[in-house]
Amino acid sequence: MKILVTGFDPFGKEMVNPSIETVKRLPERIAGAEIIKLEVPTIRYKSLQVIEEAIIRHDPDVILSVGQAGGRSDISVERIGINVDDFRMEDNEGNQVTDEPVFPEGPDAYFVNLPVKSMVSRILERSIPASVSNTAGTFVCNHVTYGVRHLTATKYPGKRSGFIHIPYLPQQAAGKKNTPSMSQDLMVEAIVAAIEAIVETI
Ligand code: PCA
Repeated sequence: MKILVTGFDPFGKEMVNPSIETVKRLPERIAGAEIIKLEVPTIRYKSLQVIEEAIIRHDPDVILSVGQAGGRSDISVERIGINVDDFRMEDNEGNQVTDEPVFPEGPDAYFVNLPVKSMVSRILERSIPASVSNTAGTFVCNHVTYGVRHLTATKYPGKRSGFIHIPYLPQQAAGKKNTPSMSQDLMVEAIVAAIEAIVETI
């Protein structure tokens, strides 16, 4: 099995993005699956273009995207992507859209087709806080959650995709009031556990 794991570049006022830092530190193989790592720009549509190019080049069985959710306290495995771009801030190319569809011809929403409950259980077994999330927001992470599902549903059948939001790193939370964070090592361990669940259950 081949798994494409993506992480985003830093956006907003942040100097790092824990998602790409975590993805970079994953082993080359997890539970026998080959891991392909990809950095994705935090940009509407360009994010999806870069992922689609990697799908064409590597033909992965699974596309798992990881993103920063500043302010969340645990590893959140997303259940659903919605057909809405409603950006609360500019992306890395200055796009800030309100109430636009991701793909006008697409359905309202897609459930991800990865075993979200098993992924959460495997992370919790390692005593790392995790939960299923029912919203990936309406910024670039939801755009990718929805967009990759739409791409695979319409152009690359048989592939599965999903999304995991992770908290800030401690260095990002330092100086922000009442802001949760998680260590780099724990976040790597959590993504490894989630991928083990994917390999075992699909
Ligand atoms: N988090 C943003 C986009 C990129 C990232 O890492 C989000 O939650 O939409």
